[in-house]
Amino acid sequence: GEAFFPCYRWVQGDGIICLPEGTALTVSDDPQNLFKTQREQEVEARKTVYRWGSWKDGLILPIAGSSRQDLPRDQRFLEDKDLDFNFSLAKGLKDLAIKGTLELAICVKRLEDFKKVLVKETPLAARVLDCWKDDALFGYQFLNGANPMLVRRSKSLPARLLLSPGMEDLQTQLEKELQAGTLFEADFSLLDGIKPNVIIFQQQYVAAPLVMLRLQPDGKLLPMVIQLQPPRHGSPPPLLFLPSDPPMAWLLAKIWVRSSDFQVHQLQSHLLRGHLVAEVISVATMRSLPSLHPIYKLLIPHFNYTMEINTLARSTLVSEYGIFDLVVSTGSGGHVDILQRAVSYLTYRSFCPPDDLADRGLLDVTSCLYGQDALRLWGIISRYVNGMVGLFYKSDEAVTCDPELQVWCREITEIGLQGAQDRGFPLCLESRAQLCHFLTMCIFTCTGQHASAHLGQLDWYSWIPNGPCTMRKPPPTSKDVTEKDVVDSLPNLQQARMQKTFVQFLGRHQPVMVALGQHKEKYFSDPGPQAVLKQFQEELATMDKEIEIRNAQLDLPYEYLQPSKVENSVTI
Ligand code: OYP
Ligand code: FE2
Repeated sequence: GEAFFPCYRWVQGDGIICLPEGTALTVSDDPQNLFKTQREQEVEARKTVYRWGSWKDGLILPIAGSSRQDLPRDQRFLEDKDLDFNFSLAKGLKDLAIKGTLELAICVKRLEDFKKVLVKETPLAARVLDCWKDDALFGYQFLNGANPMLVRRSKSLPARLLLSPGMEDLQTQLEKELQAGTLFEADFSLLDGIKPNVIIFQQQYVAAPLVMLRLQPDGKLLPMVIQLQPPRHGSPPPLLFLPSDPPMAWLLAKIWVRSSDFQVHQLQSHLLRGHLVAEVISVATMRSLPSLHPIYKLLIPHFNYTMEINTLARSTLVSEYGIFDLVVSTGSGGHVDILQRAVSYLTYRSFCPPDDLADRGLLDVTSCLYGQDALRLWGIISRYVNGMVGLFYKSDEAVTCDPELQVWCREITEIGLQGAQDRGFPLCLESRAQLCHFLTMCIFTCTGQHASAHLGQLDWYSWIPNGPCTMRKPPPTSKDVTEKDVVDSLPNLQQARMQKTFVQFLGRHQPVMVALGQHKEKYFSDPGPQAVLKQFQEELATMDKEIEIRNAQLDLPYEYLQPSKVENSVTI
């Protein structure tokens, strides 16, 4: 079989010498071409083991294989992870089955009744239960919740926001905030026209809301207006919901937004931009860099278990008759459309927080703790990468003249990401700075990017009305809304239980985990790279402590980019 680190041999005198496993050499570090053939052979062999697959047209590429058994041995869960994963999933499903039988008699008639399927998992989940109706908590989630990737500062009033006569007050307020630079928007147009699921003969519903928000001087982001659907040609302009509306109408509008955010978060931010992009980087690396290559050694700890968890997701979560088809409003095909649409937003800039936050106007929003922490973590990873690259590439020319590195970059952009050069990804690397930026993006995507989209699930989705996986009634067309209308719109008991089970399973603390930068394997035997890794670990430890201290002083802690909580690779 294949091995992460086969032995590189060479002949000296009449003996054969095996290169120590921790040796890192680029092609130009070997002017006598002692290892040229072995490098080529290793890469050729790996290309036959690590083949690109195809899951759906128009998506970025996965590893070949339709079940975990098809994967290369090196990519399989080891026993501890395998046991923990299977055991906790089995327990979740068993509880689901037992409760499903015992609680057949209970029914959900009031919003309170959702407490019957709630476990107060975390202090933050308990807060959500208490304060979920507050506008402040609704706005807060766009900055620091499960999906901080959507909100942006408005540059103009969105074209879809048609203000009918009689709305002059709102118009004035919006323009005032816009002038002051404190107007923000969360636009779910990605969901517009997505075909909703039909679950056991029952039609489900999807909307594509727009939320306008204002940033207060105290850092609070507050909703000003919600439009649940974009305007349609020939139809009257869609209803606008306001904080001053009857409480149930305003609440239902916010619930619709939360359900839309659940879809966009899970599919675009979590699955596509976290899991699937990490898999592209990992497959491309296995296919194009020999184990002797310093960049292979630098990146390999950030690929652990990614192929297996993603293969599982494709075969049970987003597959035909999978969890999405069973209980999520975008399941049964809509979810694949969303993923395909979201591919066109995979820009290089959006994967690099300094650029992404600048583009979204969030750089100076200090109450966006996600943004602050993402910038800081990006900086730490960037210094780590710069340290390593500086050891192995002494000039820009050393980068341009590394044929393996160039092939690797092209494999990611052109093949794995299916033509991402059109979205600003590099086809070749022309300088050390460009290489460092690209590597920082790779490591951040496999760690911080995924963590920030994964770790919020338990906190924000345990209370079903704050992130319903499906909606069973169409969006309201009048402001005459009762509590019964709201409850009838939310997931039914079975769907709510299923959401609870999977959110618990995915969001639970991972007993088998390696935190960012904490891998025990020594991939480099030289003192140089070891010192750079140690410096990285020290900076991470400092950030970890400072976040701990900051969070202790905050009303709501932000923990999803705390280095000790960020996994070293996408594993769940
Ligand atoms: C893979 O029933 C993953 O066997 C979780 O996916 C669970 C399984 C397999 C096993 C399922 C089974 C991990 C990685 C991922 C991702 C991103 C999307 C997450 C969406 C979660 C949706 C929760 C559904 C609530 C109803
Ligand atoms: Fe995940």
